[in-house]
Amino acid sequence: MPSGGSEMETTFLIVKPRALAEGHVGGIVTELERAGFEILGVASRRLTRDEAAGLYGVHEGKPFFEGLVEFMTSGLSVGLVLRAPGAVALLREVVGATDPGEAAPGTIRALYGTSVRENAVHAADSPDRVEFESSFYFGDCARTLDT
Ligand code: 3AN
Repeated sequence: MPSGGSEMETTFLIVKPRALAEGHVGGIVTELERAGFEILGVASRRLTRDEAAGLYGVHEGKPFFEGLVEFMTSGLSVGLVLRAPGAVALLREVVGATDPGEAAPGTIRALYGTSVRENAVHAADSPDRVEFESSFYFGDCARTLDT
């Protein structure tokens, strides 16, 4: 639910390759719209290694890093720019905990995630990250999203 009084914000989500391959883009978009998000931009692409490593740069050196980069570059993903009051925090709530097994019932990761790595979606966790992540995902198109 959009929380009253929050400033209008944009945020960014990626539907990860497995969720796309399994046909869950529609279900995920339905959950996002039900939660009150307006969709400002959609793109589908296969991330390069550099892009996936950049997206998860904070995890470089961790045991799961290489597997995560490999997974994120394994096929097409879908990037969505979303708008709602308090969008960044709201999206994290709607997406649920990193581990689908611990995500609250009804959250996107509880519904569509299969493991900690293949947890259906990535969600930006701060306004700075929204800017960075949507810019590389959309490339030059991102300039047209500033409404
Ligand atoms: P979140 O995606 O909830 O912000 P982060 O930033 O801690 O979580 O992790 C980024 C991504 O790294 C997760 N979405 C998940 O795919 C992967 N990841 C995190 N921890 C693990 C782990 N222990 N094993 C495998 N993959 C992991």
